Amino acid sequence: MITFLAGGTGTPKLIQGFRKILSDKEIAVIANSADDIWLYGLYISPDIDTILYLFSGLLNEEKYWGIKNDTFQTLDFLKRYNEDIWFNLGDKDLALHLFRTEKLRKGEKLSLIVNQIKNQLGISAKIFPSSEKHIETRIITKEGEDIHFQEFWVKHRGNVSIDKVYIKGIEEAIVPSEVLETLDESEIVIIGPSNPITSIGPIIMIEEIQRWFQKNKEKCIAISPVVGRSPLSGPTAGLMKAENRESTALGVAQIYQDLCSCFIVDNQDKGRISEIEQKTGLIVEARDIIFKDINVAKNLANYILKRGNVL
Ligand code: FO1
Repeated sequence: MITFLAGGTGTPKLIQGFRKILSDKEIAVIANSADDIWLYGLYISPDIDTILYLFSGLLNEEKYWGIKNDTFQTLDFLKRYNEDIWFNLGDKDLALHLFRTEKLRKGEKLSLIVNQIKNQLGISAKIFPSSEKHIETRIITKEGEDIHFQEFWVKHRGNVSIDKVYIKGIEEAIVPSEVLETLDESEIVIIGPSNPITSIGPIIMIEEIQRWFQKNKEKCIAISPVVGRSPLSGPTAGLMKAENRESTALGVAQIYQDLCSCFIVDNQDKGRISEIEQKTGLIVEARDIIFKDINVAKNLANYILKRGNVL
């Protein structure tokens, strides 16, 4: 079993490379649930849904969210009643939010609902939300506003000066019961190339998960989501800065240094390997990690599996 900690875009691209080599039964994903949001009366779990749509072949691979060829007629009509519509839910995508919200309202656990959706979509990989209880990433702006991550990223398109980031409810997060045993059974655990502050951060900040990684760093490997000073996707740079971290592979390695033994950077950052090794104690290796096409992700998957003696 190979297990991934995943956020929205970078890690799903890497997982696609692994799926060219492994069967889905051999893959488990712990998806960030701190991007989850209540909107329009519905409970939406963007990172979990991206993983569900990826494994079921439904994912819109241009955007890395939502269903391919979906339409937005319901949302357009909703705008007639509610002008404050800024988060786009496709007509087919809405079915998942309706199904999940009804079950949550009846008191069912998020992980069981995800499991049911996963089975109904014919997915054989294991997929878990990082927390059963709702947690959410919030941004405090320099103007003192306290907004949800999705408001920051989608409503304001990331054009907000960030003062602080915090994960509301993180102390009360509940890890789904199967997560720790899946991690124990895994030959390799991969911290994917997702945003370390708002995608991976809310997973590794959960105490039980953090303790598991600290005890099992030998089989854990992290992939940098930053090349040079540029993130592979999303708002990583501004968020790292707000956390007083440099937005480079070194800055990311410093976040993960107690949680894994190996850190993979892009070939362009080869020149910084010894500095990162010295400052973090990690083994640092350089590969091509910019997933321009599936072969780059497949090659990286092949390398990681060979390195971990899985192939
Ligand atoms: N991202 C956008 O930039 N605009 C949207 O309108 C949007 C809608 C959306 C709906 C469902 C979903 O699962 C994801 C959606 N996303 C949208 C992506 C999401 O905001 C983020 O990219 C992730 O949360 C970050 O991992």
